[in-house]
Amino acid sequence: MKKSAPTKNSNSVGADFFHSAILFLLPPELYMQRILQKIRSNQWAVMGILNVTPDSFSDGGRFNKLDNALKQALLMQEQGAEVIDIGGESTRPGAVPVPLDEELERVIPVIEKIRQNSDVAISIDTSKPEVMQAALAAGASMVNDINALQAEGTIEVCVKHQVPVCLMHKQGSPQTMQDSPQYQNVVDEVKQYLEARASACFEKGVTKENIIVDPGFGFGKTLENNLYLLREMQQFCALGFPVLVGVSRKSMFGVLLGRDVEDRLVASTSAVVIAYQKGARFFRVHDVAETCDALKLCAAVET
Ligand code: 9MG
Repeated sequence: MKKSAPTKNSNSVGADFFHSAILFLLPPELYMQRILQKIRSNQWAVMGILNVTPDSFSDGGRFNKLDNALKQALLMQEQGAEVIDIGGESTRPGAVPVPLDEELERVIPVIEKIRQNSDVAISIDTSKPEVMQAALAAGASMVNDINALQAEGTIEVCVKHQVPVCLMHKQGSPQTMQDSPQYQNVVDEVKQYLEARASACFEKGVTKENIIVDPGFGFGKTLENNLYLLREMQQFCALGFPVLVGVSRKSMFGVLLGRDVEDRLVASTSAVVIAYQKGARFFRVHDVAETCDALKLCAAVET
């Protein structure tokens, strides 16, 4: 396996060398633990998004697609992503579910390909226990579940592999979630949900160190709901788990600014900066280089 170049996203002077040296000594399955330690000690980390749905990397046959997925993962790593989040089922509003076989066919070869060529940490974005199991066996070392491990068998897979899991809040399912989101108080309800899901995981043997929470921007939320979640980000950080923030290119910016998806970089990066200033340290993004620049500035201002 090719060892990666030193990561370029450390947040304090001297940390770059220290972080690279530590990563070099650890086996890849422990990189995620190192990244979470960094986050707990107030440093930031970026997760780059790699969607492997039929419309992504569609300029050729199967091998071309795999090569392009690998190139994109390596580029994001070079730009500063410490984790690559691989998903084979779209979770956008209106998206339809993908059968198990198809999801496996999409994500597993990509995970294997990246694992053969890089030691970057890989997260599997799925809600299915079978996909989690196969992805972890193929070299992923984190689970990102928008369904917060509610499907039968998912907690057991994560306990068996002792991997970090991101528990995300959503109201409804991607197919219908934006039809009519309803809350009395979105911040309180999201916090209660995340705490309840964390407790359910503890009961079955997930350790506290392996839990990450995510308020789930855009998942069954109006623009006002999303803005309130961002305004009150410190309340999610106070839950005591690392908080993952996923605002990248989301339709909330389309609603607020009237911008198409390809013109949401400034708004997405600004939202990351706001979340950082309120205590979040883990960010799931498409635009890795730009986000890392913004986060380096945030961290430099603080030191
Ligand atoms: C898969 N996916 C899409 N958006 C996301 C978000 O905001 N958070 C997490 N954890 N996953 C997401």
